Amino acid sequence: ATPLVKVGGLADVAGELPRALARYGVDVQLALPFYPGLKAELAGLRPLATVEVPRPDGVQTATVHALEVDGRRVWLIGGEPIDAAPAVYGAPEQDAAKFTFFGIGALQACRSLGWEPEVVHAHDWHAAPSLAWMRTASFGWDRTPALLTVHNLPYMGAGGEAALAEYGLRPADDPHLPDWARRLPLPLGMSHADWITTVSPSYAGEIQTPAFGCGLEAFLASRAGRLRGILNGIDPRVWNPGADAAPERRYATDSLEDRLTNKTALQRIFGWPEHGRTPLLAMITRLDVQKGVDLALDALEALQDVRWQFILLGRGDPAVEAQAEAFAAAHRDRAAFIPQFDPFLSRRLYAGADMLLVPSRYEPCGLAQMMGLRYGAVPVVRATGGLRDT
Ligand code: NHF
Repeated sequence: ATPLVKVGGLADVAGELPRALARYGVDVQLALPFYPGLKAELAGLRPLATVEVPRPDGVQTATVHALEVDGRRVWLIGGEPIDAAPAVYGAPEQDAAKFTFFGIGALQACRSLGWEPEVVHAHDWHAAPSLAWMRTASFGWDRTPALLTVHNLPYMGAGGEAALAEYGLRPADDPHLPDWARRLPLPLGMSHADWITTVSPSYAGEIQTPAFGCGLEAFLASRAGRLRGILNGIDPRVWNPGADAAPERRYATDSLEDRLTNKTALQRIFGWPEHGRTPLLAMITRLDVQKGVDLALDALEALQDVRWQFILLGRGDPAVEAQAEAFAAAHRDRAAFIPQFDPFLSRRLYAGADMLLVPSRYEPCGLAQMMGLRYGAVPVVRATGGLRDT
């Protein structure tokens, strides 16, 4: 959840949605694992409480820290399974143990600190086990509505079967779920959720079909009456070219001429001809097969005779990185690959590129295209999921 910790788009939503809801008067309290990196940054913070995380083979202890971020309360749940993993996302088995521990710890923290929510909202497979636990572990919140938001269906927590069993969570018994799915965190959580949402209306429809349903389409279709797509948004104050310190020049959204300064600055940084009319294309993404980086590179290769300049920013899958590296090496006079997660440069790209490429194979929602729209970098996208809806 931004601004505390960010790996991908989930962080923007988890960070900004509570703020947006607060404007409607909703008191949202956000729980996050107290990741080692965060712990190091917040070294002075004192724990508020410790709570028990029961397991069939004994009890683990979770620590609860709390802080205010932009007027919102954030609870940080710490403990041995979370300390054991250096990164936010790592080995599947270890991740499943740490996130299951986290979810149970978060519920126990609410109980112990006397805060009973009207709705429990879990995001993705990582928080999904908490809903199963809330419903089955005699916790007592049997009537508290449970909402699960799916940000990316293929990530179901594969490898997490043993961890769920270690925390005493029984497999799902919904007859619409295939056998292989019943012991996985995401399907288990979905089977206990009162409502399932995903992050765009189109994706909510797509996941009920074999092409996008990852084998869960029959189950999801059986829940169609309780499955909705609610489009993500971005905070226009956070994404505002008129008040952004990163680009060479700030500009009002009704004076796009000022963007040329930003485009020229990028061309200068990369040592390319400073032509106003050569289209500058940017792609800002995790380098994952989902995101279609290969589709963009192939397309640019096929456009050899057309003028373009291309900047790809992001890191991820080593095979995709290698492909991008080779492409940039072969087109040094007009292509660059920066294998980094760099929020500062990404804002300069939104503010200076003419077009933003988002050729995702599937896209639950996608946020980059909204940032591109806000900054006047025209998104060129595949018509899928949230890209279609926005
Ligand atoms: O925007 C935040 C993000 C989505 O499409 C994106 C994705 C992961 O794949 O909801 O989650």
